[in-house]
Amino acid sequence: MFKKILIANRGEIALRIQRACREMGIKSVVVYSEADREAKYVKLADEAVCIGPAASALSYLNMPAIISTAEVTDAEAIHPGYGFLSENANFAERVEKSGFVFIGPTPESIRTMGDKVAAKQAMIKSGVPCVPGSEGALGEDPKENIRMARAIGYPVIIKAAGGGGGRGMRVVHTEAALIHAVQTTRAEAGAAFGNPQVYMEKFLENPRHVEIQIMADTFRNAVWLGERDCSMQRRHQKIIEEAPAPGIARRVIERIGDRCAAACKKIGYRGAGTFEFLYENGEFFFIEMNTRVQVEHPVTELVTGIDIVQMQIRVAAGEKLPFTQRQITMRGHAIECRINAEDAYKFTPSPGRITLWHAPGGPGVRVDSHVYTNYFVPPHYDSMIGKIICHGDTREQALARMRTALSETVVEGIQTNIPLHRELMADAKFIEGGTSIHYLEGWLGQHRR
Ligand code: MV4
Repeated sequence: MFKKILIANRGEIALRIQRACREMGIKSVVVYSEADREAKYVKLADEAVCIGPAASALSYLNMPAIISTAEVTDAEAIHPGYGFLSENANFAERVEKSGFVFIGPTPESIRTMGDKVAAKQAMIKSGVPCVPGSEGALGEDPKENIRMARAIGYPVIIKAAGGGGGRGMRVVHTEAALIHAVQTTRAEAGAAFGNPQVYMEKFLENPRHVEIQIMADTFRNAVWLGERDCSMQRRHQKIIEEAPAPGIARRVIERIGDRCAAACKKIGYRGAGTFEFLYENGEFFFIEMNTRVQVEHPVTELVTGIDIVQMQIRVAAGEKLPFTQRQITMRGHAIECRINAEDAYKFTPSPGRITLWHAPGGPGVRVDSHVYTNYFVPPHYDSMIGKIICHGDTREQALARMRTALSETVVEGIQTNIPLHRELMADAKFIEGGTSIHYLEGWLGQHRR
C-alpha cells in the first residue's frame, strides 16, 4: 500500500479523500490555493503546500505545480477527486511519466471516454444499449445527414464529441433547421473543445437520468455497485441524488449493471467509473461515461456499505477487488441533498463568511462538508459547500430522516439552497418518486419567488 498520497483537489472531496487516507494509515499531502489557506482540512493535513493564487488555472489546474509538489513531498500517488484535472488524460499521463500512480483509470480510458463518439462506439461493441443515432461522427454531406435524421425520426439532438455534461449540444425539431444546427454545433465544438466532430441521436423528450457505479481492478475484475437516480437537476447541475432509482424493476437494472461490468472487463477499465443513462419508457440508453469519483458517490456507499474512495486507492495500489458481484448486496435507500452557497430560488452565488454552521446528526445521517462556523466561502470556485446524505430501510424512512436533518441544519451569514431542499422533500411528486430531468425547472417556473 502507498505510504503517502497527494490530494489534487479542494473542498469537501479533499477532506473525504484525506479521511480515507487516515483510516488506511496513509499520510496525505494537500495542495491548496491562496483562497483556501484557512480551510480546516488544510490545517489538519499531514502536509499542506500552497501551489498558487485563487484562480484555478494557476493552482488546482496547474499540472507542473502539482507534480513537483508530489516530488518534493515524496508522495507515491495522486488522487484527483472530481472536476479540475480528474478527467484530463494529459494530466494522468504526465503523472505516470513522472513516476507517480494516478488514482483513476489509464490515460487511454480517460481519452476514449472524453471523446463521446469513441465512448459510444466502445459501448456498442461491448453490448451496452445506446441512444439510437449516427454510427460515429457525422460526415459533411448534408443530404446524408438529412436522410439519417429522417431515419431516426425528429426530434434529434446534435452533440459535440468533445462535449459532455450538457456542453455543446443542440436539439433539432424540423428538417428545415437541421443543416444549420449541424454547422453551428460543429463550429462551436471546434472553438470550445478543439474537436469539430459532432454526432446525432434521437432526442428523448422526458427521460430520467439514472447512472450505474462500477469499480474495477487491474486484473480485469469489475463489479457494478447499483444505480443512482440523478434526475433532480437544474442547468445540468444535480441537486438531489438517490439510490436505488424509484420504481425501476430490479431485473431491468441488473441486466444493465451486468452489461456495464462486462464492458469494463472488455476495455480493461480500472478504478471507479460511472455509466450515465437516460431512462425512458422502461428502457436504458447509454449517453456518457465519467471516469472519476462523483459528487454523489456517498448514496452508493450507504446502500452497499462499500467505501468507494478507499477502493479507488486499493485498486490503484494494485490490490484485487475484495468482493465478487454476488457478495455485493444493497440495503435500504439513500438520498443526498447538495448544499450550495447560493440564493435558493434565484441561484446567484452567495460566497462570504459563514457566521454559524450547525450540522445535523442522528441515525442514518451523514454530512460530507469541509465548512465550519467562521469559514469564509471563497467566490472563486463551485458553490457547493457540502452534502447531507440520509439512509433508511425504506425510501420513506430516508426521506423522513432528510426532512429532520434539513430542519436541524443552520447556516448563517450566507444564503444557501436549504429552503429549496426543504420544499422539495415535501413535494408530492418527488415523494411519489420517478420525476424526470425536466421536473425541477418546471417546478421552479411554477413556484417563482
Ligand atoms: C440527451 C437528452 C435527450 N436525448 N440525449 C445533457 C447532459 C449530457 N450528459 C447529455 N444530456 C442530454 N442528452 C438525448 N439523446 C437530454 C439530455 C439532458 C440531460 C441529461 C441528463 C441530465 C440532465 C439533462 C438535462 C437536459 C438535457
